[in-house]
Amino acid sequence: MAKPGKIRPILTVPDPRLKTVSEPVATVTDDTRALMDDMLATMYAAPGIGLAAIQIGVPQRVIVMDLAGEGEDPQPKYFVNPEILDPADETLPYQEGCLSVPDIYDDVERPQSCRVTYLDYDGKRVTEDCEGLYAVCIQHEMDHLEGIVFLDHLSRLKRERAIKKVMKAEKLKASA
Ligand code: K2U
Ligand code: ZN
Repeated sequence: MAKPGKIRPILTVPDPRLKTVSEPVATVTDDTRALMDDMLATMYAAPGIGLAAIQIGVPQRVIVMDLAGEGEDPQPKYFVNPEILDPADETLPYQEGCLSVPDIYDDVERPQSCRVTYLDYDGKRVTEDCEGLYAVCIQHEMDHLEGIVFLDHLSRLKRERAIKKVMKAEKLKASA
């Protein structure tokens, strides 16, 4: 049974740790579950609808997600060693944001559907079809496991402007 986790700090660009390629988890243990409990608490507090372990500085291939809308019961999902299968040829733009790139939003084109296979909270193999926001979010989070943030899909100019803006805002926050 999932436990309440600890809210942990979220890394923001241009922290070099966000470029790390995360390592697979050998076995889903109580430590893995404690990590996922902390990730979920951190994601809800942000708030966000997805979070990759590297965003709290842990280079393990672990993702949490909750796509439940406002006023719906929470539907937490836990992904250990997720892999994307059969990405569609057709792509769709979606205005993405990222908890590691606060207050920046821009369109990213991604395959409109895919399948994902992963180990769940108990280490059981699950394979699902992803469409709509699920497809966008799982691909956005999988990028994090490869050390990629959504800015890396934009032009150099847009990326550099966004990073400058985030750094300025973080500096202001630190001096407040
Ligand atoms: O990886 C993250 O930082 C979590 C993102 C996940 C996400 C990004 C783009 C598109 C869908 C999901 C955060 O949840 S960004 C905040 C957010 C909240 C609701 C809808 C879209 C983005
Ligand atoms: Zn992100």
